[in-house]
Amino acid sequence: MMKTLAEFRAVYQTPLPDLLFRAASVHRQHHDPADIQRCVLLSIKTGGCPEDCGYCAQSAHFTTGVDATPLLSVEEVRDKATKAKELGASRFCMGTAWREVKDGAQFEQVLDMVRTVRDLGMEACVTLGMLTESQAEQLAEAGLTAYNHNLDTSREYYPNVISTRTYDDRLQTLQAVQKAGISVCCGGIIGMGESEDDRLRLLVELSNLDTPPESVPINCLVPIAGTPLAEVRPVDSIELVRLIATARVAFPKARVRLSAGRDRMSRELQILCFMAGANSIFFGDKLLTAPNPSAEGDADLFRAMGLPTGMAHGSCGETRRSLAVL
Ligand code: SAM
Ligand code: DTB
Ligand code: SF4
Repeated sequence: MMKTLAEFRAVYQTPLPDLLFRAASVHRQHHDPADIQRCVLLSIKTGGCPEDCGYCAQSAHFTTGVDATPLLSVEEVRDKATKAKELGASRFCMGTAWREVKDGAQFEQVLDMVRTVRDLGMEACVTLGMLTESQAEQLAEAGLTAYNHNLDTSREYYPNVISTRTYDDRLQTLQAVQKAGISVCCGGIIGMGESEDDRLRLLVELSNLDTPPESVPINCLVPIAGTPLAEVRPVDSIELVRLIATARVAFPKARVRLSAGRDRMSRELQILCFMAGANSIFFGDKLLTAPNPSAEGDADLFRAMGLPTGMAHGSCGETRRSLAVL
């Protein structure tokens, strides 16, 4: 298994046709390339977060137009998760704008939400900020499938983006999650002004975890007006493809998720990412606060690729396409 920056660089810098072929071969050894996981995201507690993550619409440190709202009810979550299942999603992911979990009624409510999603027969993932070992154990008991906690970037670049917590805080939570036997979903954001080496250093950190992550979300920064990163230059698309391919080679068994930022990507770029080993997406019109491609648009993309859309009913995209043929 690749563990050093030199090894990651060697893979990343391979001529693109060879890199794509290698990543696609690794992908096929471990996965069915037609199987692209669909996860639906829901912000269960939005805005007003005490952390100062420079990319985030939900930090109370910036004026972004996102209002703080209270924790959703279990019934609201059941309703949204049921709709997500009808759209063909297999995983339901819930996020809170919290720095850390506090024991008490709100955490109990989140545990209830996890049980509710599991009872619907879906995988459940939450991202709640920092956790203690005992909180991780309670989430495991509630049946949680995975915990999302991103390292976001390299240890070196981290202080340029966030000042209210450290890289080691993040690693500590990841350890608590793994100790409780919950799968880790951990990745990062590209397009925050970091170098290509910073992105590879993030992958090096992931490969040095006790157990490699079960899923690796690669987010492209969604620029949010009012945050310090609102005006950063967008990521070069070939750099994105190279990073996905490198993540696929480094984490053969993981789900590599083409996460935030797909609404600004062409169909061709997304398909290149799938060929490079991405096999998971966020599905549905909204991420946490930012837009995502519409479910119909994604159904069209899957149809164009000749893959099942997984939707319970035919979509209007299907009708549009047949009209276009006429
Ligand atoms: N508050 C918790 C935490 O930060 O751990 C959970 C929610 S937080 C919004 C989850 C992740 O979303 C962050 O770690 C970050 O990687 C990603 N994220 C947030 N804002 C983003 C943006 N504007 N563009 C891309 N990814 C973003
Ligand atoms: C992850 O890696 N990406 C998701 C999820 N984990 C929680 C979040 C993306 C957030 C995009 C910005 C927003 O919606 O505010
Ligand atoms: Fe808060 Fe999470 Fe946003 Fe950081 S990324 S400001 S911790 S919600």
